[in-house]
Amino acid sequence: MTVPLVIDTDTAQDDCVALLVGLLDPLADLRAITMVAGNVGFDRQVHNAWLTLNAAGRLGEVPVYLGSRRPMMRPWESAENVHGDGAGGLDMDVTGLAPQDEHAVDALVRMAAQSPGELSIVAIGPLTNIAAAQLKDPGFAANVKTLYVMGGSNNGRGNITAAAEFNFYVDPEAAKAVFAAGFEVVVVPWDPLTLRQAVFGDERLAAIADLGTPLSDFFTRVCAATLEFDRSVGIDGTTHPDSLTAALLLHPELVRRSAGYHVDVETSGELTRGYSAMSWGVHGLDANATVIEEIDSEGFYGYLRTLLATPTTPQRPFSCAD
Ligand SMILES: [Ca+2]
Repeated sequence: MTVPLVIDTDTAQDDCVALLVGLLDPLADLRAITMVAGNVGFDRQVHNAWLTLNAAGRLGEVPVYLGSRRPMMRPWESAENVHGDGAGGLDMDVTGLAPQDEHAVDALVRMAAQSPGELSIVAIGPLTNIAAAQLKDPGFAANVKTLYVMGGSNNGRGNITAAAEFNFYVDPEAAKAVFAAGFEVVVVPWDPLTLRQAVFGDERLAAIADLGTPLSDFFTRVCAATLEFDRSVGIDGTTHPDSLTAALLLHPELVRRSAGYHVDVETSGELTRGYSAMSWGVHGLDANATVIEEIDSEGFYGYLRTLLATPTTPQRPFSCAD
């Protein structure tokens, strides 16, 4: 049985790896890629999605829908200081490639309604498109099977500020609305989960580079671009929150521990914009999400390495900026 899914993404770095999970895992039935404003310039994100489809040899096979180009109530803020162009200088000729005419929010609403209770969404950018889809169709949350969200921290540190993880910081109103909407939500947080259990240091990165496949070359080029930044903030390797989120939907056996939490998101704090309040059941609040607390870290790494060993034939030649 394959898993029908859509990946909602602000495509840069590990978003690309998450797309590879959706494109190449035999369990995945990736129905669409929907784009949301986040990491880098919107059009550059679309470009990065084309690069990823090409690396997988799947160009033209999965539709790309353009969604919200800014958060619901605030100006867009990027993470270009972290991600650069989001693809480590990788490029290609995109002549003739075009997104769908339909808006991503309309596509999400339509696809979920076409097969109620079957479609899962992996949301690995700000939650603007998801919140907008729920506004447009109040039945959307019930039509979605499970919503896997990469965002927030579980009573831990943020990344864009001390308090907040980037996706929730960029569009806190959307994140707040999504947790109040009644989705079956699974959360993959930044700290401690990603920071402690989804970091690839030198040894792991070298073993991936040694695979010598087009995908391992792609991975190395796209992900290693952030190594210098990661080290400058005290993380000894590349981080993989987004690909972990996609992998956990398809392989729940990688989850070692999870629990029900009441998750809410700060929208008006003076210092805590986008902070995720994750309450663990002792404050009189009913759980509205499952938060992943521990994974099989070595199993996740082995899974991605095996995925990147998949032989693929990119349809267009890549070029590199340096
Ligand atoms: Ca992302």
